[in-house]
Amino acid sequence: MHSERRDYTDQITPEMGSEEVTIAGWVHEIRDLGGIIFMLVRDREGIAQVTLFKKTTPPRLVSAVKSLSRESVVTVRGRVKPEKKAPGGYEIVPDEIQLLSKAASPLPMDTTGKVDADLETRLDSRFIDLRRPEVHAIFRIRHHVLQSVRSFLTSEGFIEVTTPKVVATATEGGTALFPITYFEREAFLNQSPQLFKQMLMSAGFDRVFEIGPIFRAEEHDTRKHLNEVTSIDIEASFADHNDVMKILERLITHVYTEVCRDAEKSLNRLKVTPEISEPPFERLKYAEAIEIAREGGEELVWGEDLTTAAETIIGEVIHETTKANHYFIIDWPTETKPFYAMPHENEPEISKAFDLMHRNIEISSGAQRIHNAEQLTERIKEQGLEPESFESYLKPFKYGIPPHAGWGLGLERLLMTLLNIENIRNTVLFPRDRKRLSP
Ligand code: AMO
Repeated sequence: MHSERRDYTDQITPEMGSEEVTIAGWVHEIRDLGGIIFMLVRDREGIAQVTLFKKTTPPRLVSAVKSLSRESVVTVRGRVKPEKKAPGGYEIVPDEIQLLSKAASPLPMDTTGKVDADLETRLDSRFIDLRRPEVHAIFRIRHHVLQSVRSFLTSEGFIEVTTPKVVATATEGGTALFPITYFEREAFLNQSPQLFKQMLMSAGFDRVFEIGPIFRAEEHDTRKHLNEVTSIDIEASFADHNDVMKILERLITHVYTEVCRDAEKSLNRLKVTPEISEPPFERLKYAEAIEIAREGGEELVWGEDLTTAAETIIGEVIHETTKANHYFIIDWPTETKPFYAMPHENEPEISKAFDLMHRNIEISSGAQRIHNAEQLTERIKEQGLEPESFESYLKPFKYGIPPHAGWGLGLERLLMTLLNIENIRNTVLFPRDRKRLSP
């Protein structure tokens, strides 16, 4: 069958008349009404109705369909007939049905949406859960998001790079590392391409981006944390925090606009209409943010990271005043942010670091970086880290490195907020969390 024509269900139209088509997919449902049998066949693009009339359809086809189990893989060659009540407004009257792979029954879970399954059951049988059209739609949109990120950053002069995921040191103080055995040494899974991005600024790449996995050995078991996520990272030379914030807000608007334009069918399946925020996004100072949180009843001490409750209060207040979901929190305390964030020259307790928020969830963080070797070494020490373990990172700073800035944007959090998805696990094919290591 591989050399033959194959039509996706959405390429077929009622107007095709009695033209011959061939579809291939999974048996979604079989309804035997006595004189007539409906077999729904599902492919990547949708569902088609295959109709067998007991009086006119060859008996070998009728008995073949009767013996099929749900979720078996079949091909159907037949002729198109307009049928208003069928999905897509047509049905296929079959000339040939071929079984390619028989599915055992009972199935580990239902694919028709008639029986609700909890998230754990769904993730245990993820291969079959992913067959559900509304789950599939999330990953279609994920593809569109990645495509639009790539095209946007490329058009802005960024070069895509990939850097090692097996590393010798931590990059983000605060979050734990996953140790691994690297021959006779201990190594770690990288938490962020941060140090590599910065080294590439010294190497003269000027503008780079990377889309790749990052690993965080965080114990959190929450709706917004995973232990392996995909990070969209950029770094730009001769740029400060304000420059890269502008790139970030334009990127967000671009992605939302492109997804609305190119992924309409998937958005409809999910019944969501993304709300596009127009730049410039609100820039809220950290000091103002904790004031808002305090007024809302969440006591925070200056220097503390924002709690989820504080983020919720702030997100609501900002939405009330700006009517937008996205906003930046800027001017973070230097002590709260990683060692590489550049302090303000005349107010060193505040840094040129920022977070991009969507309502109550942080989706990105970034900063202008320190590009002076001595200052950077000092900051590493101040954060209780050892400059010796950063030797290969620190070296480029001694031999000519431009001022630079960048950010990291979590792809899963971007998708959660774009599609209004409550639990981050739904945005990853095979999530890795505190408890889950397979499938
Ligand atoms: P940060 O640690 O804030 O910054 O990470 C950047 C973004 O990555 C996503 N993210 C996560 N998403 C889900 N679960 C997690 N455990 C998780 N950890 C991170 C978030 C977050 O905003 N090097 C800096 C970036 C930079 O300054 O360029 C960094 O990694 O969306």
